[in-house]
Amino acid sequence: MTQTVKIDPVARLEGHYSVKVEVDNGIVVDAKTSGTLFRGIETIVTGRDPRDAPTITSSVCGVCVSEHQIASARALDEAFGADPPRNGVLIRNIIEGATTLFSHAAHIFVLNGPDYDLYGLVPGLSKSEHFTDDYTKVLKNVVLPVSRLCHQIVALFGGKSPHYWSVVGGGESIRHEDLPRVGSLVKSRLSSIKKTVNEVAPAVLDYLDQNPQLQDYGVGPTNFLSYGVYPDPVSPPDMFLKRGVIINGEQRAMDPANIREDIKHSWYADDSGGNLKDESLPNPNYGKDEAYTWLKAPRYEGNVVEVGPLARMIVSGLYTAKSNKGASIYDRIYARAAEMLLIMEEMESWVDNIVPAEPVYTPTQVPESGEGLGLWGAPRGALTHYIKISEKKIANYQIISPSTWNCSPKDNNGQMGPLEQALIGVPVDDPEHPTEVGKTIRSYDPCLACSVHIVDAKGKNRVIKI
Ligand code: NFE
Repeated sequence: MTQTVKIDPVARLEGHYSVKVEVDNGIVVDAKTSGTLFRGIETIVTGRDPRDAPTITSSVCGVCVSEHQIASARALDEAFGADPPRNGVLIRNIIEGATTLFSHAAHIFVLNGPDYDLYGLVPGLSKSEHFTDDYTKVLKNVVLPVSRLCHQIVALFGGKSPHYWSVVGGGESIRHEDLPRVGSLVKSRLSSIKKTVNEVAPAVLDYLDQNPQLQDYGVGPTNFLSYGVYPDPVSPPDMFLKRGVIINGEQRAMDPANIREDIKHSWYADDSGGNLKDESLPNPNYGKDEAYTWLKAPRYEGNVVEVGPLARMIVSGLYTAKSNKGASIYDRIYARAAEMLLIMEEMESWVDNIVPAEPVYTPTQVPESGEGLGLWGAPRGALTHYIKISEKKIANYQIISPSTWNCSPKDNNGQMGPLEQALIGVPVDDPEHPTEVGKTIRSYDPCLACSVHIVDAKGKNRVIKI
């Protein structure tokens, strides 16, 4: 007999997400996932000076703040025709590295950790009798120190963190004379972070190796998309983590012209979908027939693709999925922890390569009209910002966040989103406690805050029951 299991809201992720699965003989046979808030940030920036976009759009989320700022600034780089000089590229890389490290640490231990009891693993921290004691120890000794130090790195370059101030179209805006002092302060923080990451990340990888059963379920579409991240300061099109797509096992170059957003199953009017550059501002149509979410359904050449650390690592040739069924929850967690170690190795050299005598930005002017696409790699995957300028003002703005890709609904052709696909086949032994469903959802580290948002333009508070 088929039984419906609904989790609403799903705990231990960012934002508001509701998941409904149909279980038959202890196995998930159908799934529908819903982002339960509307996002209007694109509408807020429209009509403003384009230079306001990085600051305003970064308020889309409280986690991947700097990522939205950098993706927005990259859209301005292109619209203004101003490539950042190498110091600007390096500073953005360091800020991205720091924000990815704290985001991954928080996810692995705070959001994901209770699913696996990862708390007794950390070297030097003894296992206690009580789960909450272990949790507190890991928070105090790992997550909070790493998070504090990473935020300090962002603030050293950007004046504050989160929502740092110094990113601009054309680069970054720190004073030259501060660079040597800032560089040495950043390096001292990096060495403390490195000590912790180098102890903790291998412990997570060992745990996974001892639990190969985690390879058995949570298999997504096994198509992957990465925009690439950490550009080479001398040759920015070359990136440390590569750009590309893998469809049906075949790797190809990524062409943003192939990205389309479907909205048949999303609460938007028809003009809110289509090719990124042709979409209108989000035009809500709550209650639309067949729709069940505020997320749109981005697709690459019509294909369902997964984004995130696993996609970046596979596209970069740095990881091969270990599950023989495809890419499982095991692989997603493994790639996230392994990516921390890789980034850690690069960050010191980015600081060392800053040349204080050289510029940090390329001077810019707002053009009368133009457009720019900012593609970036946020902790949770491929992040898109698109800006269209007319009469020196923002005429259109579009964002596709990583979790919009991963948590998307069915598309116009009826293909389920990546996370919906990953839920099919998941075992549910006890419908009252669908633990494996939760593990599968959280393996994507969803952030529904980025993917949807709500604002009342009249400034009224609203109470929303979920
Ligand atoms: Ni709101 Fe985000 C990341 C971005 S996910 S946390 O990583 O960009 O949609």
